[in-house]
Amino acid sequence: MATTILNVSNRLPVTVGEKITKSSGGLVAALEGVAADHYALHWIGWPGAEIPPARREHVERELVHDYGCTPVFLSREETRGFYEGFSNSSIWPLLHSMPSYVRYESRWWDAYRDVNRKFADVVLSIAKPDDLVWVHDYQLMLLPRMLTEAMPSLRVGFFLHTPFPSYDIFRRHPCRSELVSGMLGADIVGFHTYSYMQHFRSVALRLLGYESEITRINHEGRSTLTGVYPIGINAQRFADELKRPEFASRRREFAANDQGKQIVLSVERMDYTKGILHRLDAIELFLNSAADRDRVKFIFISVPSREGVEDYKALREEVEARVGHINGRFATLAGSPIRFYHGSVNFTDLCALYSSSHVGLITPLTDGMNLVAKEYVAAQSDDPGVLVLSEFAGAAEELFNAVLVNPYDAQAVADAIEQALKMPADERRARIEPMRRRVMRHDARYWASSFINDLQSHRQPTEEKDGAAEARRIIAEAIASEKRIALFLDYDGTLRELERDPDAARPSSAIRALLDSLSRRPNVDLTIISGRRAEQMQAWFGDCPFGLIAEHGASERRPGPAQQWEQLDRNLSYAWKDDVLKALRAYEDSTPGTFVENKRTSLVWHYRRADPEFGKWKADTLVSELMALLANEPLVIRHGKKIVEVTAADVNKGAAVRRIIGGENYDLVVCAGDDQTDESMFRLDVPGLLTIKVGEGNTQARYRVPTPAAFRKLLNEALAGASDAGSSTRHPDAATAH
Ligand code: GDG
Repeated sequence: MATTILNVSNRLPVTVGEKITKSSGGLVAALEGVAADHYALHWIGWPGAEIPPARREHVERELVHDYGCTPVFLSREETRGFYEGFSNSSIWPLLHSMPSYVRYESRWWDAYRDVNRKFADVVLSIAKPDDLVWVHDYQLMLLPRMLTEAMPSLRVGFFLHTPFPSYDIFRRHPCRSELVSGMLGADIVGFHTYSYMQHFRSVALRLLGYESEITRINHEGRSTLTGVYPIGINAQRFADELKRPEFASRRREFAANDQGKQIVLSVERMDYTKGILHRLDAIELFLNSAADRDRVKFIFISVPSREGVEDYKALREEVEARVGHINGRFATLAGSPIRFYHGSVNFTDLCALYSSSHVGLITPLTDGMNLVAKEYVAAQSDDPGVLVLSEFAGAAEELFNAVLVNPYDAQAVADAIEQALKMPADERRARIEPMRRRVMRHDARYWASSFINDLQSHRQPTEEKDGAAEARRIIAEAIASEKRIALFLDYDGTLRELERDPDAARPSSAIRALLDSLSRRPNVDLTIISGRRAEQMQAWFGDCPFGLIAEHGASERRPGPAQQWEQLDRNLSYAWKDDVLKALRAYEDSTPGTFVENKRTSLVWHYRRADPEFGKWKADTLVSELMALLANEPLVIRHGKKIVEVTAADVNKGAAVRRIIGGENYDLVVCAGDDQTDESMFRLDVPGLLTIKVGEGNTQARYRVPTPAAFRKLLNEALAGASDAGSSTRHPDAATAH
């Protein structure tokens, strides 16, 4: 059976009025093209109008059967908060780096969350585990996480049609973390350009602490791929239209209308991101110095958009006033320079306008892609026009043979208009041809199939991948058969998730219950082994019966709450500390957000609160500096998770473990840890050693689990498995603990 693509976007590709009419956008053609041979295609979205409850069942039946669409019905109140409010008045300007337009009301956020939840419920009601779900755009940023949390086997892709702004802009939004975290629920997140993708990675790192490679963000045991997929146009539809006699006749009519004039055409939705007012400034400058104003006509096709939003109404009024002013100022007996049309034209007219104009003037202040630019290129033939395009449209990356302009520089835009109008035919052809080839080849269908193929082949790193099941079985069997077991468990990043503030990483009740169950097994000797100070471990685990090792093995408390802490490093000299402290202090001074911790047995420079990239770079330099400084000292320099630590070489977790198990005869020695300091345990050569790495990164451990939650689950399940096999009662948390 063919895999089904569930395509989820705010709007369905149909409009429900008295009757249902299908729309013919690029997305529809692209997906139908991709689906034709390999997939079944189904759409989920809002039908574009408030449908009275009495009509809903009937409309839904017709949409599902005749159009392959499942509707998400929304009340007028819901669309106000979700669509006009949060989507278009809050995140649209944010994503376009226009914070002065960002409005925020907490009830919009509630509506946005609720509507995303409604979409999730509809998707989940029809999705099967093997389906591919493709979620589109900024109205549904929370949806991917809602879907994968409810149905982890579902493969979910998210594509953002707008730009993604830099961290400095994005961080201003009150719901910033939820929005990014929602997107990261997807298996793949796609953008039009590399820079949007980079911004997204930077936001994931700086807001949520998720490190990434260029095209992969690892977080909480999942991996989200990020990719660049520049959207294309429905190229075939343009190629076909250009051959139609109706097109040719409309083109002739338009040319005849403005005979003897050169036409400069702009087409867009009436939106402040499209740079209409800035363009009018440039046109005014151009007209002011033009030798023969009557020679040029500017045509604006301005499609009404989001008129329920205050800023859009205000923009329309301002644009119309400015057009009136310019027309008044430069009108002659031959006419006025700008023909402004606030409305939409049909496809044939649109193509005829593109094709008959001498210049396509497309100057958004910022734009995810801008399909109009690509369409303008596709509509040119023998005697092509010139594309003048804003550098800040995503399309500029592909259409680099256009005359590229900075829309904020009115004089430069005026000059570009002049240059375009005077450009000789050879140069016009030489510029358009390579762009046309690219636009026709990398069309919407190409875009959709690259995204779907990547989504289809993406696999999550599953918990079982690295043999966690085998480790669990060995531990469970050893517990059940009453073998002697030693467990050495690191704490931060292994049993407990890391926290930005180390003091906040207190053990939860689930962790306490787990440690309690383990230590109550008569055949298990449990030790928590950490780099933390003894006082901290005493405060958290002082009343527990198991063993504790602090400062990577420099001090130890034997099992039993009444036991005293013992220093194990009495013979070591710490004379090296003065020089090292000086070096670390210099880094503390020159790297905001970092600090030095002076432990009894080691010195640590912490950079968790520094800018992640700057901090990492400084840490690498510090390590090289320390290596040179301490070349002949019996010291170890560790670059751990957001720390650089210098310790005596004789103090390490491996040595501590070896000392504890020295005289004993254990059948199984389990060592688990998450960072470099744990590798000394993994390298031990002792009988019955079983080593588990928690998280990413190189390791000598035999087994791996992705997260502390997965590790706790492994231990709980091993206990439960042992209880099932043996006689003890089943642990209550075993199935659900996380
Ligand atoms: C968003 C992103 C991204 C316009 N006027 C008429 C008309 N149109 C059609 C054009 C084009 C579409 O509307 C506009 O697409 P854009 O890409 O230019 O801009 P947005 O609407 O802002 O789209 C954008 C896009 O999503 C896709 O990812 O490129 O950056 O903002 O197809 O042809 N069509 C007709 N008559 C008109 O008067 N028939």
